[in-house]
Amino acid sequence: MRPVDRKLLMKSDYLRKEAELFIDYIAQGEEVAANQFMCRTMKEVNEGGHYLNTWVYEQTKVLLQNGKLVGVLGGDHSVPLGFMKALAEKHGEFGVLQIDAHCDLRVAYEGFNYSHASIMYNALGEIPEIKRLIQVGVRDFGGDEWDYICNSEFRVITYFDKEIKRRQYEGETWKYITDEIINKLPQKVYISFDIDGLDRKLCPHTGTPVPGGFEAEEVYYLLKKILDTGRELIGFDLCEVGVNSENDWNANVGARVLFKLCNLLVASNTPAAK
Ligand SMILES: [Mn+2]
Repeated sequence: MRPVDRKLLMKSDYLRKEAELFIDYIAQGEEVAANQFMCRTMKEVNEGGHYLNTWVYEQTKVLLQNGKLVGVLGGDHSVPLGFMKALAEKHGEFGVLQIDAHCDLRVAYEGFNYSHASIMYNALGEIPEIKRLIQVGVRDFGGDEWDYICNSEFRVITYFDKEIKRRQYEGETWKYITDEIINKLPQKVYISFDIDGLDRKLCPHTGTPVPGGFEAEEVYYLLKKILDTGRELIGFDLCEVGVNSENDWNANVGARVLFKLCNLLVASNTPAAK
């Protein structure tokens, strides 16, 4: 783990409060354009998002140049954009395997360009090297996101939770479905793991839980196939792990998923360990 950047932390504390005020304001049905203070808040939060993305890009770029294997830990799911850019510069074309209850394909969320709800929209828009995005476990999405997927010419392929479960209920094995998913990925693969892709019992305090989702072992089985099929894992992020002062269950599961992702990344980049 790297130490937390003090300047970023202070900026985040300030902008988080600003964003909360903004959200309270629009929740009352007020017009943003009519309020100069709120317009400034939106601008500042968007600039803060851009600052963070640039910071992550610069940090991860240096680490990759030094031959390090890198994983980015959220925080919310907005954080890995800069890392994916740095990976694209180093590796060229790659695919993203996203485990998530949501598509994260919104153009912007309530005026915020770089929110967790837009991470994949931004990644696909800003990083042409991402040849394919495969989303697994989605069970909450909007009409615009559906249209984006349908118009993507298979750059985005979404395995909805409901459809996966239906196929299983009707007798298809998880082996068959996971083979199909992995076979659609290019040679180089990045994992974007939103913890809310799991069943909520495994992440009770994540920010936007949705009923349904996976057991941890089901996802591990899927991820292991990246290696089993000879594909190269180039990096990962793990996001949206909630915190709760009364119990450490969110952190317990999060730490185990992180441990698994680290192992997969090292094994994929260590020929003898494959
Ligand atoms: Mn997400």
